[in-house]
Amino acid sequence: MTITNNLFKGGLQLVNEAGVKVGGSNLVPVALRLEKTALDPAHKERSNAKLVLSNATDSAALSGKIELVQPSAYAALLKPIRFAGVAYGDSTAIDLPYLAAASLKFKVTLDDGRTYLSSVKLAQTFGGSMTGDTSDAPRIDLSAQDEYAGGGRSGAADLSADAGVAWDDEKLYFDIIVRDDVHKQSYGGGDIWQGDSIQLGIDLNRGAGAASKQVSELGFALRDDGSVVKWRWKAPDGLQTGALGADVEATVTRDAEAGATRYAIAMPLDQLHGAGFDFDPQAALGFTLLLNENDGSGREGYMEYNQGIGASKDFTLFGDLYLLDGRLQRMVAAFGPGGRERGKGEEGRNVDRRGARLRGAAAGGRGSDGARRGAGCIGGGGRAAYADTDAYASARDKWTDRIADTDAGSRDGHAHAGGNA
Ligand SMILES: [Ca+2]
Ligand SMILES: [Ca+2]
Repeated sequence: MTITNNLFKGGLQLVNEAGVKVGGSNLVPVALRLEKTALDPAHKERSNAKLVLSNATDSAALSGKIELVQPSAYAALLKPIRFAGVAYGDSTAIDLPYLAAASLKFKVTLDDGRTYLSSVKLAQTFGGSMTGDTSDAPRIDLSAQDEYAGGGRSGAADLSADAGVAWDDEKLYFDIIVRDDVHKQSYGGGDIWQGDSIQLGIDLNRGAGAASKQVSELGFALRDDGSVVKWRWKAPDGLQTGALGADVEATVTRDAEAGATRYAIAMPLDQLHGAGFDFDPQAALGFTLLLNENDGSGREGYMEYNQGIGASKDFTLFGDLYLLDGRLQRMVAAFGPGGRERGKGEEGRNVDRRGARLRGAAAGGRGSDGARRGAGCIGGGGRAAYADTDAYASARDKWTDRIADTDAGSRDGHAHAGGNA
């Protein structure tokens, strides 16, 4: 059973593992929710995601720090930031840098020592422009236990993935490195989901919501006999389900010693929408990635980045995938796992090396946005914030500053939205 702080959308969720009925509300004083908007190339100085922290129950003002703990790739990069003076019923809005993640898990530590974990759904991914044979967009980290559904997962070496998305005018490219200790795939055709495989959900008309007819659910697998299966369970209007043709390229390679399976897929865009549909690469696509797990004794479970394939077939639950063009690339590439430091043809992306490169990328990107821009606006009440500052760079620096305990509020005077309007 899950119980939530029901006064605030996106409130903290506690899971009762005792298996008995539990009632109540306002269980914790802090509630987190995410305010997300589409990327706006005309305003790259504005963050497109704000974390809103509310004081839901405490008569005393709340102070403390908040830190990202998941995805782990970003947790290694972002530093805790402080909040202070959040009175009962008030909120503080904290801009987030451009992050690629299905969800973000934060740890809130109040100054009196109480700690809380809370997740918010971000559902945002970036596909980089294809340059050479790789992308420099932030990569996907699918490694947390709570992204797994099933039994018996022992950790990242048992099942996890590091994935990248790229595009050009002709194709979408996926580079998916799955860590899996045992590779097992004896199924064929539409049954490959029962063995080790990946599934991709892609919606090229996400703006139409549940009415979209441009939705694909695809599967790729390396069989034990060495052959590769390319399958489509759901097709856009006018296209066929079933085996995918030779124009869909899928190279799947297994490195048993490293315990890794790499899926390199090039999917023609015209295989992702029906004839006559005008695909707009500036609009967010729908995207979900799922890993199926079989270590030799049947399907054990799956890991899912975003939603809409595993638990229920519902493409409206896919996340947003932004295809970065020149304008969007400059917004995103300065920050994030894989941003800027990728794309140099290096292999062997183990986590430690990746972490080291991430930190280098962040340091190189800081402050590079240059020109100061006009005021953005955060929080309620029409209160202008970030006057005469580069708001996005400010937000990014706040999370990436080495000074972990800097008080965000006293530095910038903006973090206490609602507290002194
Ligand atoms: Ca495994
Ligand atoms: Ca396996």
